[in-house]
Amino acid sequence: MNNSFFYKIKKFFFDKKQDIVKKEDIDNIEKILLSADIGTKITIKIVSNLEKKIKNNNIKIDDLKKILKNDILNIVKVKKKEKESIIKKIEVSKKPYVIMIVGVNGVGKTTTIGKLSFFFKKKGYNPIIGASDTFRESAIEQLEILSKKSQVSIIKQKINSDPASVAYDTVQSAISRKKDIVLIDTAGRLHNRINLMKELSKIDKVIKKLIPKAPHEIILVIDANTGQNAFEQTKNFSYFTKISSIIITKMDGTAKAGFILKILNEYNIPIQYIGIGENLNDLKEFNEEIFIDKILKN
Ligand SMILES: Nc1nc2c(ncn2[C@@H]2O[C@H](COP(=O)(O)OP(=O)(O)O)[C@@H](O)[C@H]2O)c(=O)[nH]1
Ligand SMILES: [Mg+2]
Repeated sequence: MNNSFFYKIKKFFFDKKQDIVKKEDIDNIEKILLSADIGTKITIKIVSNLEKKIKNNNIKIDDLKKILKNDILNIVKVKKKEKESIIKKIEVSKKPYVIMIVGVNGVGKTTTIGKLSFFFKKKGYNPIIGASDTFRESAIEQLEILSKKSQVSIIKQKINSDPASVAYDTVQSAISRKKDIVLIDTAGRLHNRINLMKELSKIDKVIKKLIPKAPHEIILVIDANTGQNAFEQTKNFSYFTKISSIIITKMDGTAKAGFILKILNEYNIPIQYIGIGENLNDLKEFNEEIFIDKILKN
């Protein structure tokens, strides 16, 4: 971890807070940015902006932090501007609005479905959950407990039944019972990655038989503790399907999820929510300013 971009940036600012910024300091920042793989283009943009600002002004290292924060914020904002919040998308969509939750094992998909169903219920919607992770008995039970807690209907079948068939049943039931949101849980690991991707594609296809535009939303769940592998996960899941949103879980711990920057920079996928605990109401909207503050804080 100590070689990470954020560690280096923090160390840089901490070491010489009150010094006036010199050209060589900017060179150092450039090196740090480049080593973080956030992309040459953006690094050049940030660096030339910093160079312009220090040219005729005596700027302290501490102020440089503010400038850098603003620049990073701009990168994140541009990407986000093109995207709408899930609630807005639900409002303008035909019902039911079908949401599929994907991600590797243990990141918090099932827990997040519980939180989302609770959140949507509070907003006045009437969601239904589909237990398409049929790989483990405990996954079905866990979802059942969560659905009871948030008082939301659930469609399930036996362990090892066809996940696509469960998804089909859930969407069909949502149509006939006039539910407005469908939340489909999925497995994070089958016998191998290809199997998982095939299974997810099958669920996707089967849902389309009932509603051609569905799933309207595919949410990738990522654990904040994942590190740079989060980027690989985004790449792998994006390869098989169009990920429309990301939720980062376990942001209540020490992990700062710096990888978010790289994902936002390379993929045009907005982070919608963050998970901040194991309870039903531990879901918050993602705020990029708070996120960047946390990263640059000494
Ligand atoms: N602290 C914390 N724990 C979480 C959060 N989200 C999920 N978890 C925990 O992570 C573990 C795996 O969650 P689960 O939903 O079963 O993951 P799945 O395999 O992706 O469905 C469980 O112990 C959850 O309670 C979160 O936001 N914060
Ligand atoms: Mg699960």
